[in-house]
Amino acid sequence: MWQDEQFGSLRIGFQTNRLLFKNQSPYQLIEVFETVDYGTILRLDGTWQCSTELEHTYHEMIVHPALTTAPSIENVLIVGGGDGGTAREVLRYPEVRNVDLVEIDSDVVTACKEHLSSIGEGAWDDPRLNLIIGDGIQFVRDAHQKYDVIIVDGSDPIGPSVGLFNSAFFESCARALKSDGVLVTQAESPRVMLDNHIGLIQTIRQHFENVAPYYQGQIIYPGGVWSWIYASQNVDRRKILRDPDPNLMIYNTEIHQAAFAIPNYVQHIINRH
Ligand code: SPD
Repeated sequence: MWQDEQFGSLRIGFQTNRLLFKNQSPYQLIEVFETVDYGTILRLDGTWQCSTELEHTYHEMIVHPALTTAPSIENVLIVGGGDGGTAREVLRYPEVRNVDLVEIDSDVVTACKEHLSSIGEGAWDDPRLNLIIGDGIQFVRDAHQKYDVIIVDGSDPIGPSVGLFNSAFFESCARALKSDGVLVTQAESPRVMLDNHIGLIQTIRQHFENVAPYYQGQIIYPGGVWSWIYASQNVDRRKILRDPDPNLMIYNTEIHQAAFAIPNYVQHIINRH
C-alpha cells in the first residue's frame, strides 16, 4: 500500500506494509506506518515528519551547527521535537546540563516512544532532559530564565505550528536567549516553499543581528532540499568551538561550512530585500 504526502502537484510516497498507529489528537492527525524500506515513519496532518531510517540528516543538521559554535551550551530549550531526535543529538554533548523540551502534543510523544523508539533512544531517560507538555509559544513568552541555545523543531506552518513562524514568537525567543545565545529553527524547503523560507529569514532578521540560512538534502520532505536558520546577536557561526562526534552519520566540520552556502535563486531574492 502506498502512502504519500501531497504538496500541491507534488507527491512524496512510501510503499508501506501496515499502519501501526492512527489517532486524531486535539491538535492533529497522527499516523505511523511501517514502510517497506525506510523503517517506521511518522505523518502529522498528512505531512511526513521523520522515519527511523532517514531521520539522521534532519536531526544532526538542526542541532550540531548551533551546538558546535555557541559559546555556552549548558542550558538548551527545544520547542517541538516530540519524537526525541533533536533531544538525542543535543544530549551527545557532556557540557549540556539541562534540556527543556516543550511539545504541545503528548500523543506525538507517546506514539514516537512506542513506535519510533530508536529516534529518541536514551534521550527520554537522560536525567538532563525535562519534558514539558505544553504550548511552546507561551512557554517562551513566559520564560524567566535565559537559554544558551533555542532550537525550534516544529512542523510546517499549518495546524499547531503556525505560531512558530511569526514575529512575536521570535521576539520572545530573542528575549529568552542569553546575549551570546544561538537560535536555530527549521525553515522549510527553499525549492518549493520559497515564500515561507524567505519570509522566515526576514521575520527573524527583525530580532537578530546575524541571520544565516543553511541547507541540506532531505528525502522525505517536499522539494528534496531542506533548510534551517541560524540566528544570533553576535556569535560567529563559522568558528567551531567543539569537535562534533565522529560517529555522526553526516555532520562534520566541512558539511558545517558548506551548508551555509546560499543557492543563487535564494540569494538573489535576499539581496532585493
Ligand atoms: N515538512 C515537514 C517538516 C517537519 C520538520 N520537523 C520534523 C520533526 C522531526 N523532529
